[in-house]
Amino acid sequence: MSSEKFSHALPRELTQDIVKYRHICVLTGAGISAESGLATFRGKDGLWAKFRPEELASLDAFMRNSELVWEWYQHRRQVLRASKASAGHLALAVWEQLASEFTLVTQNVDGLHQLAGSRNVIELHGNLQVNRCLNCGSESTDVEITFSERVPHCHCGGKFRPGVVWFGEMLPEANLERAMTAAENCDLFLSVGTSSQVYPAAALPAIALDHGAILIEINPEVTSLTPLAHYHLQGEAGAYLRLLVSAYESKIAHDHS
Ligand code: BJW
Ligand code: ZN
Repeated sequence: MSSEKFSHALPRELTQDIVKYRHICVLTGAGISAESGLATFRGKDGLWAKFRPEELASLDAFMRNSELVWEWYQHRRQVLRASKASAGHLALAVWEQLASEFTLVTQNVDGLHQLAGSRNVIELHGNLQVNRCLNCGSESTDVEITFSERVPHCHCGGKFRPGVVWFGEMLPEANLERAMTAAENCDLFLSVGTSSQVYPAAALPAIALDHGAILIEINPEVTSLTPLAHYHLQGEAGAYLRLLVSAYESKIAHDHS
């Protein structure tokens, strides 16, 4: 996708108003990491496009075909190892420092927000660096386990699985609760690079709207969220987040002068 396809200009009233928001809550999805070279789930490109995420991202799939599912994660871990934070990740880390209250919620499992310098990241779907034994539940971040070519086994004999949240599994309760509270309390909610198809994360923007927040969606495509958004910034996460943060920064500088 080329940046030339989109104008990447902010609506004037958004540039004017951006600094008035006190609590900003951002929900990110795979689109923000697409600019770091990581494949999205529901795009048509990529090695794994022949599988739907529902066919690989479930315990059932892992029980039926552990090696295939493990190989998918291995491939993604290898790509991740060679990738860097994108302009979008970096802009959000700067915004966190500038805003009076800022909550970053991510569905991504790649840790790129933390790599970019975001301090307070709420992970809803786990993290690729973690593995958990199916038998005894013990967790490991040992790189020999993470980068094992075949499904690794725990000392108890159980198989290790990636420490992520699959379909049909509960999200980490405390993280989900924090995300929902932030959605209720924020006055600006941004949905960035997500198809808004996977629940309960996809319910967060509606919670924010119900509590009176302004909703911005950043996505090159139209999604089911688009009709609800006050602003659909149709284009790439990196370009738009950079513009938003620099508008925010210059307004703060102006207000203090
Ligand atoms: C760009 C871009 C650029 C590209 N810039 N943008 C209510 C209603 C219906 C169903 C359910 C419901 N509640 C629960 C369910 C069931 C299920 C669900 O939601 N199913 C739907 C598919 C219908 N949810 C669950 O099972 C969840 N658990 C749960 O609810 O527990 C309670 C429960 C238990 C038992 C029974 C019932 C309830 C768990 C969901 C776990 C999701 N896990 C995954 C895998 C994680 C591990 C891994 O990474 O492998 O999470 S699936 C996958 O999808 C991954 C993602 O985090 C998630 C969301 O994907 P995302 O980020 O939106 O990516 P894409 O690819 O879809 O979209 C990318 C977007 O970026 C696109 O729009 C592009 O246009 C855009 N883009 N370039 C900006 N440069
Ligand atoms: Zn074990």
